[in-house]
Amino acid sequence: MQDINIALIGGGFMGKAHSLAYAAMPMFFWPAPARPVRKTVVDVSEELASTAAQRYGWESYATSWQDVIADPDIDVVDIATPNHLHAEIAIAAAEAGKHIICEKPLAPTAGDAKRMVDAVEKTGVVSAVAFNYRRTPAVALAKKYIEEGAIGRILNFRGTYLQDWSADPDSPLSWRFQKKIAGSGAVGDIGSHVVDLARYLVGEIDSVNSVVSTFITERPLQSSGFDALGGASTNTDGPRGAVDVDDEAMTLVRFANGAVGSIEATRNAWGRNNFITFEIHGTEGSIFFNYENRDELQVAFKRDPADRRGFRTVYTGPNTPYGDALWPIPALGIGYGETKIIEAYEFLKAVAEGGTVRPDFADGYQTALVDEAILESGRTQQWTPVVQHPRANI
Ligand code: NAI
Ligand code: SOE
Repeated sequence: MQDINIALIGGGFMGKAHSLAYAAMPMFFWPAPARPVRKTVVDVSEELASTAAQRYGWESYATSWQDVIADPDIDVVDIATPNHLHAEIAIAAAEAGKHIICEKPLAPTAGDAKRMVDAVEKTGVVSAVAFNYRRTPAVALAKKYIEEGAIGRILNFRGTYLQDWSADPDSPLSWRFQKKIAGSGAVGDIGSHVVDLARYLVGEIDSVNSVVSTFITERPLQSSGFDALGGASTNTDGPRGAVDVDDEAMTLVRFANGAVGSIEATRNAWGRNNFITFEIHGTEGSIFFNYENRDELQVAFKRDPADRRGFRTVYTGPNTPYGDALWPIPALGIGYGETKIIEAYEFLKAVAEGGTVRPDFADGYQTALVDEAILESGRTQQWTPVVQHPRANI
């Protein structure tokens, strides 16, 4: 079995998730397409990098991503840093001939995302963007039903991503609230996941009409660089800094295929933790998914007898997508980790076989173009066309 040597840049929340995925991937997908070797992890200080290496099982650690990218032993660069570093690292990695998986959003702006697409297209390396919710088996099952025509022609998509980890104005001003690092707020951080699901399940988004707001305009400053997602202890009596990104966006969408829909992303939804939902209505039936019940897909079919028609629950398991690799009984339950394990499998399979994987950097760029149109529409209060990358049209 081929070894693939990986360098992970960023040992925070996603560093942990990706490390787990590389360790576990061959336990689930066997024979594995390749053996992922956790070669080097990079973080900003000796302390952070060495702790990540010990804790997450990396052979070595470093504090300079430039040195690691120059290492000829490295095959894959995995980018799990805050957003503002994605483009610089990815472009250098592509120029060094490394295959790349990059966390979402692909970049803080569509312009940066475009430079990343150009770099991977020029050098021919495999690229992937980590929109892992596509990898939830129930979402893959929804895709299968749609492709089989089970719900007919899609008329309507209603997607949400609602969170509350930062609904408290006393939670710290981490990098996710700073435009120069994050690019945008709820739009790029969580709305982008729903845009990815909408593109995956329905098709390209043609135009948008949005209301974009910032309800919490300042937060306590924090000293450390990483984002504890509301959990960091902060001096709430100390100095505060301005939030210069959005925290809520409500968007009407028109798809290129004629379907319509809505996408809602908010950081202010007390009681909603990771409330990623979609309901899709087609001419022959409907599908509903809620990530907080991620083993379930709710389906309703027009063809059912009128006295039995209504939503019913299908639990994912051995007979649904990725089921042969995961757990042997429906509803045993999958978690966030499994979505990252499937993501690592799909990416490393493409690397090992010299193929491609979706969503790739072109998908990440198209999603960034939708996000940009949402923000622009929020400013102008007008329907705004979405620029289409030539490779879009999923
Ligand atoms: P985090 O704040 O927990 O971790 C970021 C890490 O990167 C920190 O350890 C930090 O010290 C390190 N870092 C910063 N500058 C660096 C540099 N120059 N070189 C090496 N390391 C550096 O952030 P988190 O939550 O892990 O987010 C990272 C990325 O993953 C972001 O783009 C975020 O949007 C994305 N993300 C995606 C998720 C998903 O579900 N797909 C979930 C959470 C985050
Ligand atoms: C915070 O909103 C966050 O960690 C996002 O950055 C991720 O993309 C999301 O999946 C979980 O929440």
